[in-house]
Amino acid sequence: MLQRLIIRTAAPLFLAAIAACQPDTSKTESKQAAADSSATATVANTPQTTPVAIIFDTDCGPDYDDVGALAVLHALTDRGESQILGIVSSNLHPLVVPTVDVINTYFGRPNLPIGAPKTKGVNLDAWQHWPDSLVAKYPHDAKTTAQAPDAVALYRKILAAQADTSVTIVTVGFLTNLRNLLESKADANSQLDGKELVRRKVKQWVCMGGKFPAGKEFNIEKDAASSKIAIDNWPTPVLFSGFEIGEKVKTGLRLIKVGAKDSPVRHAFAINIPMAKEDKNGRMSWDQTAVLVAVRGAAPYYDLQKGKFITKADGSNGWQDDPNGMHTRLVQKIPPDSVAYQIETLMMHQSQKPVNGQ
Ligand SMILES: [Ca+2]
Repeated sequence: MLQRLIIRTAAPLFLAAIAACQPDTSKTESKQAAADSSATATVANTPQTTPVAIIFDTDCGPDYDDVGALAVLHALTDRGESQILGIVSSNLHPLVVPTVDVINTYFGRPNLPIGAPKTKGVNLDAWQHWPDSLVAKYPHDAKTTAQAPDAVALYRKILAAQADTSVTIVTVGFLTNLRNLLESKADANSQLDGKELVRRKVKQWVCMGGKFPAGKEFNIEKDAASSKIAIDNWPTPVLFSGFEIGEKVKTGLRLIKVGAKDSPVRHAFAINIPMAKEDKNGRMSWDQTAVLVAVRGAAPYYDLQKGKFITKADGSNGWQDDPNGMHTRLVQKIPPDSVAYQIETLMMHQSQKPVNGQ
């Protein structure tokens, strides 16, 4: 965690964004709600399309923006904008899969398939003890990450069953699973090897990772060898939400203040935010930005820059602009506090579905 904090807090704080995310006054909330309403109206006027089919690949700790991202994904799915095909962990820690199961169960999807690596990989605890707090308090039935199905087998099973060029993969953790998927061989689910299966079935990979135009970011750095193989060999378009994007999007204070008292999402933020001075105006929202643009597209929120993600052996990265590149990165367009308000509204979503519903 310390390493992540060092890496992820290297840049200076952005005072304007922080000021805009102070705890709500009625005036502030009204003003923000009006802006949100306008943005929502824009989205609502968009013709309804097929829900975006998502596989969500998460480390779900040590940081807790993964919980916020899961909440956003469930909220968008309840709205009919996305479909959750499955979830995989890129973190071997025993509490990761039970924690994901807590969130899925809370949102009425207790039987979503959850996979985890069967290879070597990153194993990171959360020093704030938020995963154990959630697992102790909220209903779930997954016992430990090690008992989850193989992430690669789950990826292959899901992809093989989907229409060609229809699946969006969202990674908000390490790239261990995607490297293993690319290197996988034909199996009972598909005669295609991993790279061909991805080329056939995946529409887009949205990756919270990297720092632009150059730097070192936690998700890429922790399993740098897998990151390099996955990014250098990925056969479909990739959209990156870099460190500098989520860093400016502060969420959590409104959730803590007015969110549902029984929400494990609120609970995670209520545990963590008071424990770090850097979060006094809200937690940086890296992982939520990836889910948001994966489902709704970047256009309402961000500009796009096409090019090539330059991988380096030490886990740092560069970027090279190229109008014909397979890679695209988000570039700030609207004020980060406006993105934050819309994300946090989704994080506060309450499912109307009964438990055991899918
Ligand atoms: Ca994460």
